[in-house]
Amino acid sequence: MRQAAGEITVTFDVEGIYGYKCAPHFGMGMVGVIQVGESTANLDAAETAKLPGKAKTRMAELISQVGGAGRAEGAGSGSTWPAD
Ligand SMILES: [Cu+2]
Repeated sequence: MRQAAGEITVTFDVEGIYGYKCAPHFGMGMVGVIQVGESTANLDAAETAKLPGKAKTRMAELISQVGGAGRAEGAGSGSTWPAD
């Protein structure tokens, strides 16, 4: 799946949170997150995934955005989310 340029197609059959990375710029924090459906069942695993420095920081920011709403809803209260 490594290409210098171009398009790829990926089909997700299972709901959850998926991380992806740009292989050559992973260490510089070039990562992204795709949330499939509403499930946040694998949120803890996504948060604790081992990543290098800047990628870890960036991934934490992204995961807090995609997973936060569902998690806050599930918890019912005690959201640490800033209001929009
Ligand atoms: Cu890159």
